[in-house]
Amino acid sequence: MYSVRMRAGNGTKHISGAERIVQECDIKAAVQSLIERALSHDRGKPDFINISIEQVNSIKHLRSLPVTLSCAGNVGDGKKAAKSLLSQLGIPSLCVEEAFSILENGESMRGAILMNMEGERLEPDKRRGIRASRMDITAHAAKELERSLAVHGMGEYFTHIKEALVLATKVASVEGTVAELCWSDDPFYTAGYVASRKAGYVRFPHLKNEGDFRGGRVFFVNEIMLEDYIHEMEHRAVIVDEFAGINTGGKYGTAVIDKKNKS
Ligand code: WAQ
Ligand code: MG
Repeated sequence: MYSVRMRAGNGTKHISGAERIVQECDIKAAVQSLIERALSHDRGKPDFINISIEQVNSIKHLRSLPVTLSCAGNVGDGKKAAKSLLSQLGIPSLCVEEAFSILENGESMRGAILMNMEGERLEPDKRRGIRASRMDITAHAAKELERSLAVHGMGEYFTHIKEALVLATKVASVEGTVAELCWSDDPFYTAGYVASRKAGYVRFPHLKNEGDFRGGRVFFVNEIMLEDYIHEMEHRAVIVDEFAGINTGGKYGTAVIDKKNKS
C-alpha cells in the first residue's frame, strides 16, 4: 500500500491538506483528486502544492469512534456543550479555556496543538503543530458511514465527517491522548467536534460563525513520551475498516460517556 499526501499553501498560509492510503493501481486517481481539491478550496488559491507518495508496510486496522450528533443549535450552545463534555472527560477547566482561546484567536497552523494537563503546549514547532498522518478508511466502512448519515439527513456533510472521523479515530487510538477538540478553518464550514475513546466523536454543528477563517485542533494529552507520541501520530499507518454507528439524543444531545470504556 502507498500513503499519498497533499499539502497546499500560499506563502506561509496553510490552505488545505488531505491524504489517502491506496494500492499502487489507485495512486494516479488519488493524486488527481487531491490536486483538484487543492485548487478549489474556499481558503484561497495555493501558490504551491506538495504531493508525497511513499510505501507503507505495517498498517493498523481500527474500528471508527461512534458518532454522536449534538443538536446544539448555535455557537454559544455548541461551545458550552463542548466545554462541558471536555470537563467530563477530565480536562481541567484551565486547559479547556486556554484551548478555546487559542483556536478562537486563530494561528492558522497546519497541524494540531499538543496540550498537557497543566495547559502547557508541547509541540516542538508552534507554527506547524503536530500532524496526524498516514490514515484512510476502507470503501466499505465509508459506505456504511454515508448510509447512516443519509438516514439522519446529513448526507451533504459526508466528506468532511468521513475525513474528520478517520483523523479523530487515529488520534484517540494513540496512547496518551485524553481528548481532541476541533473546528474547521474553512470559512463556510462551522462544524466541529470533541472526540475521545470514552465519548466517541461528538459533533457540534456550530463552533464558530460563518465567514470565520479561524479554526484548528487541540490534542489533550497526559503522561506521554513526546517523541514516541509524535512519531506514532505522524508515521504509523492506520486504516479504519469498520464504522461504529451514529447516536442521537442524550444529554445536550451529546454522548453519554461510556464508563466501561477506559480512556
Ligand atoms: N493533523 C493535525 N491537525 C490537523 C490536520 C492533521 N492531519 N489537518 C488539519 N489540522 C488542523 C489544522 O490546524 C487546521 O487548521 C485545522 O485542524 C482544521 O482543519 O462535520 O474541516 O481540515 O463533523 O479545516 C470538523 C467537523 C471539520 C466535521 C474539520 O478541519 C463534521 C475540518 P480542517
Ligand atoms: Mg480546512
